[in-house]
Amino acid sequence: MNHTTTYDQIFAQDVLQGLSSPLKTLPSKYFYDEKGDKLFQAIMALPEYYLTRTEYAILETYKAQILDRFAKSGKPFNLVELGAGNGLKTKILIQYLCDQKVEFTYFPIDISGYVLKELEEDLKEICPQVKVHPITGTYRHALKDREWDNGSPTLMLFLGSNYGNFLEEDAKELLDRISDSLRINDGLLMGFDLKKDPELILAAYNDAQGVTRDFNLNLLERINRELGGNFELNKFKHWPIYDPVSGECKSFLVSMEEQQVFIEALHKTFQFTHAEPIFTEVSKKYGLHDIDALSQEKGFKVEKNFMDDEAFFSDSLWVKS
Ligand code: AVJ
Repeated sequence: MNHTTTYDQIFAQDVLQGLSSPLKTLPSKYFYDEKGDKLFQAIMALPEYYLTRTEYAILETYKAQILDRFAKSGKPFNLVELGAGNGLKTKILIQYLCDQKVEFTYFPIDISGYVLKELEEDLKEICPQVKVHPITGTYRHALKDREWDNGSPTLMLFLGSNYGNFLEEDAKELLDRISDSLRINDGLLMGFDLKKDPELILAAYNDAQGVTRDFNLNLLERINRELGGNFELNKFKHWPIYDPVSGECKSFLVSMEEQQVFIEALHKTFQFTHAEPIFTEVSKKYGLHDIDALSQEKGFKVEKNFMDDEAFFSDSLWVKS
C-alpha cells in the first residue's frame, strides 16, 4: 500500500477481500463508525451485556491496587490505552490518579475519531490538568509509531475484552507487538471475559431488544452508505454461536435467500447462496489457565487477576519480564 491509500480505500479493499473469500467474512473493526459507536454504547447498557458493568466494578474496587505500582513511584508515567472508546471505565482510573496528584500522560488509541473527541472533552471536565494525547488509528499503526515512547514507564490498558476480538493467529501477533513495544517492568492490564455458563454468554450477544443484531447489521449498512452497496438488511439474519471448548463466541450474518449484492465502489456484484453466512466477529472467552499460559508465552508475569465475585471477568495485571 502506498502513502496515498486512504482509510476509505482500505475499507473497500477489506470488504472486497472478505466477500470474495469462499467463507465470506467482514472485519469487526468496521462496526465502529458514528452509528456503530452509538449502538455499542447502547449494548454496554443492556441487561444481558454483563461485561461492561462487571469490569467497571472491578476497576472501581481495585483501582488503587492496580495503579499504585505506577502512582506511588513519584515519577511521571504513560497511561496508554488500546481501544479507549468513550473511556467510561478508564475515567475511574484517571479520576483516581488526579485525586492522588500523580503526574501522567494519557494516550487513548481508538479506530474511531468521534469517540476520542468526546472522551477528551469529558476528561477535561473531571480532571482539568490531565494531559491527553489522543491517537486515532489501528492498534497496528499506534504500536509501530509508539508516540508515547518518551523514556518514562508505561502502563498499557487493553480493557473491555477487546483482545477477544482477534482470531488466534492475529491475536498472538498483536500480543507480540504489544510485548515488543513495552520495556522491562512496564505494565499491561488486560481485560478478559471469562468462560462461564454458555447461556449467559450467548445472551450477551443475542439480546432481547435486538440492539446487537442492529450493531452487526450496521456493517452492511456502512457498506451501503460509504461504498454504495445495495444490501437489503432484512434479508440477513444475525446469528451468534458460542463454543464452550474454544471459548469463541462468533457472530454471523446469514443470507436468508439466494441473492446478489452490488457494491458500487468495487464495481462488483457478490453472489449469496441461500443460508450462506458472513462471519463478522469473534469474542473469545478465557479460562484462568489460558491467561497464565498466554502471559508466559509472551514474556510477561501475571501480577494478579482482579475479578468480580462471580468470576465473570478478569482485569489481569501483567508485568513485562
Ligand atoms: C467491544 C469487543 C468488547 O466482543 O463483547 C459487543 C463488541 N460485539 N456485542 C465484545 C461486541 C457484540 C465487544 N467488544
